[in-house]
Amino acid sequence: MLTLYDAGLSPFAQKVKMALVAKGLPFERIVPDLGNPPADFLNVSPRREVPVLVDDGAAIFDSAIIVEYLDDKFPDNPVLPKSAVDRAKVRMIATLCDSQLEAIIFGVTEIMVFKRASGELGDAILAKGRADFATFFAWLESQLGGRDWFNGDAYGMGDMAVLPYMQTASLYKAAPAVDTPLGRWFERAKAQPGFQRCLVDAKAEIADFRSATEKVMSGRWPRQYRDHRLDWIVRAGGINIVRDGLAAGTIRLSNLPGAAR
Ligand SMILES: N[C@@H](CCC(=O)N[C@@H](CS)C(=O)NCC(=O)O)C(=O)O
Repeated sequence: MLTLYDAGLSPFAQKVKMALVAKGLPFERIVPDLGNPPADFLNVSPRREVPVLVDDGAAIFDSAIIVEYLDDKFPDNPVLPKSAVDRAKVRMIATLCDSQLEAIIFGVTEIMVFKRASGELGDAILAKGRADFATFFAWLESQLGGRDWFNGDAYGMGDMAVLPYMQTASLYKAAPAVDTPLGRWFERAKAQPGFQRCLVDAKAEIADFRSATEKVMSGRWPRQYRDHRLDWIVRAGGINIVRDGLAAGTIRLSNLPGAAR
């Protein structure tokens, strides 16, 4: 049996779950407390991040690596396209979604959910979020290039990489208009069973996430500002948010494998 260290609201974990469902692979979920990570999770996740897949004693981390591992180990119902060029295209879309699009979502969440800033600064960061969503979505639409799926002929990893972010953007009222190619893709993709499965897990955990402000702001679950997340919040004008959060211990940087927190 495959075991997935999961978090219902993690876009990275959702991508893996969509791949597991599309491939018809049964799995069990463990949802670790990321604010107080248990030893079994720390043993398999050197970056203290979900998702991690455990298969027959082997622990695989990083969502893109896990999805590729699943296709390597279980070749039936592949989620990556066949041709080298289509595979490269899908990987390029996934890497930009997981870095730059994720950073916009993360930054907007810091304002909307964790109330890192209000007034003029909060409004400016949210406005930058809306503008950057629009810019990124225009690029995504160009990648769709008139096809039905980001993966090429059929739904697959390219679509799984975009869907979680589009879902959060729609919760933030930034989804593409339904009468655009990207909006029509979103309607088609939402019907996929793997996405529906992710919605069930996300809904079960959303109340806890929304009420985690006390946990975050007391320093018990510092939010991880790293690479593109850090880049985006600074460019959005939030450099003092970073400085103050690091000083207060409500923001942490990335975890060096092997290091204590
Ligand atoms: N590059 C990693 C990123 C994983 C990641 O950032 N996971 C977040 C959840 S969305 C996490 O576990 N963060 C730890 C924390 O919030 O303490 C992947 O693709 O799997």
